[in-house]
Amino acid sequence: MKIGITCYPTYGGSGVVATELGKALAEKGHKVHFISYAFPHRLNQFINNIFYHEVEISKYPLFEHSLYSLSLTSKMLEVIEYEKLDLLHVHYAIPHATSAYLAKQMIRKQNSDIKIITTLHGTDITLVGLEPSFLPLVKFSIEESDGVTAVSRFLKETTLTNYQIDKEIEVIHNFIDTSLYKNVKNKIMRDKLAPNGEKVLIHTSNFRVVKRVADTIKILDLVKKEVPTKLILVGDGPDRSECERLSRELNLQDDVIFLGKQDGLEEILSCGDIFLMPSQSESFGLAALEAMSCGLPVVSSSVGGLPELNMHNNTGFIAEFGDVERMAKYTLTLLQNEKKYKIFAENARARAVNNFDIKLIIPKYEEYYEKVLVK
Ligand code: GMT
Repeated sequence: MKIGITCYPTYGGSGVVATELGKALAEKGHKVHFISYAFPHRLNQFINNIFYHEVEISKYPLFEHSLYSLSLTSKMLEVIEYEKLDLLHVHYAIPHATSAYLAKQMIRKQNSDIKIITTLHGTDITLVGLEPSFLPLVKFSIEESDGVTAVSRFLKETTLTNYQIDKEIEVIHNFIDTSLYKNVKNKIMRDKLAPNGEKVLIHTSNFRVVKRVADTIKILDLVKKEVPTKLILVGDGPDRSECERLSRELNLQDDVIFLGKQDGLEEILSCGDIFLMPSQSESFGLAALEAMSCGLPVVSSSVGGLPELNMHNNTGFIAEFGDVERMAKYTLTLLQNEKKYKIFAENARARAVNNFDIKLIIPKYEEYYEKVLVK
């Protein structure tokens, strides 16, 4: 199959899913053409069957604001036409699904029967898409896609309800390569992060408001009163400065370690004991899955798709978002009970392997592609 993939190329979960999907499809012999404004960061080397097409953005002085959606449409049109794509799979509805729709209308005149598949990831539906100026556009672009997938049952139901859409949406959960994301204990690294044998809590995100990163610091504050503990924060984004300020205010500046953006996450995650995800909105929680695959129990909020991933009292615990006392209590339950901790850690790893491994999920996308292609 010849497949075009459009995604945000940076560190976000939707870009990670799109890139790993493209790599896996290429490995299976499909020709995969990435169309984006920058090289997706996980495509950091030559990979057979993968091609990259950069969207050029016009800098003409009259255009005070970038016309990215239109530049993307033009590039999609070019790639569909010259590479003879069978389908174009866009990740994150805004503006990708709309640009794809436009490209499809334009190429139709040349008798192309390109199929457009849109994967809904999260805030494209739960936050940005609901803004009054975007809502009709998102609804239209979803309705006009030949196929739509959502990364959780929660996201599917939310889309159908909030946008009043009468359309089949296929749920295909996020996935992980459990042969790469596994516990790779690195004692030297762990000793550097927790030199006095402290327990280690870990959180990775893009530090956006919905992630409630400050809650991880409040949890640490409560946990530390009972058990010596460090908190590792990986990633960067708008809330980082506020989190650094809060850790100083709570006199936790030596216990909260801000690592910034990092690659090689499996090694860092393996230095942790418990993964925290206190999000206010989370359609699936790929970062928690990465941690579970490394054998970390998860203490998370109960929002969105998180209960589809993190089994309460089995792979970790869930609590209402904002309830830091309860999350701290759950964290202590695990840190203070070695036997329980071990069972939860094994359950977390097993859930990742048995339900969300890349080898289980990629065939679901391939089957879905086949289904849409014969429509
Ligand atoms: O929707 C977003 O916030 C962007 C997106 C991203 O690019 O980081 O994250 C979403 O997609 C991930 C991959 O499907 C999911 O695992 C995340 O739960 C989801 N984020 C939110 O819903 C906040």
